[in-house]
Amino acid sequence: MRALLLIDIQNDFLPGGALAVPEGDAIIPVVNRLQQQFDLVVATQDWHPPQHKSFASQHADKNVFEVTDLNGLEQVLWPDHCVQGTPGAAFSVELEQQRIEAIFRKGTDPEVDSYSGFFDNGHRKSTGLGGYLRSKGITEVYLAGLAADYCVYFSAKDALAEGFKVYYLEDAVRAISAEGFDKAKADLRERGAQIIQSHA
Ligand code: VGL
Ligand code: ZN
Repeated sequence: MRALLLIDIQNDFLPGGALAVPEGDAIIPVVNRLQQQFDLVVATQDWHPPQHKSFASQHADKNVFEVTDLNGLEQVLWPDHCVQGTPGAAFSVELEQQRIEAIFRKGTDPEVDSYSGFFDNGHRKSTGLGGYLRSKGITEVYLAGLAADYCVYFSAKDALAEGFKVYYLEDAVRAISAEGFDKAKADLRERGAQIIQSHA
């Protein structure tokens, strides 16, 4: 059985949002078309409390996009984004939501960031997504969403480690940086993921 994972298709990652991913909106018609072809559609939602420590605003002497240490983990400091309950944290109204059976929220602990839909960045706490997919008989996971070089990449990596066959839908993702996108694809390929186009 095959699942489509829609990663963080939220207003703050779309043009006009707080952490807009270039051309992020271009994936929406693609993922809307794709949903019909899957046994199961699941979404993740970046869902931070207002004082989340991944926000540069929570560090007096730091700038946005600076890298720091957060409780022993390397942390990029982001603009405030996807704050729980705000319009920026909502899914795009352009995204078809009728087929989404479950939504896994992440990034709720202010002390640790969570790029992957499966685990926080320290791999300490699971969201339950792996067990949920297995309980539904899913063996193959197809990833789409934002950002290709952060949350989609880390979700794909964890999906591989969880034993799923992984397909990274190259035309149904967009990245924060072009170099990050190339690195993410090369690393995933090496780990055994298939990088494919959605029409395949
Ligand atoms: C993301 C940075 C911070 C993502 C989430 O969804 O890729 N990136 N929080
Ligand atoms: Zn975030």
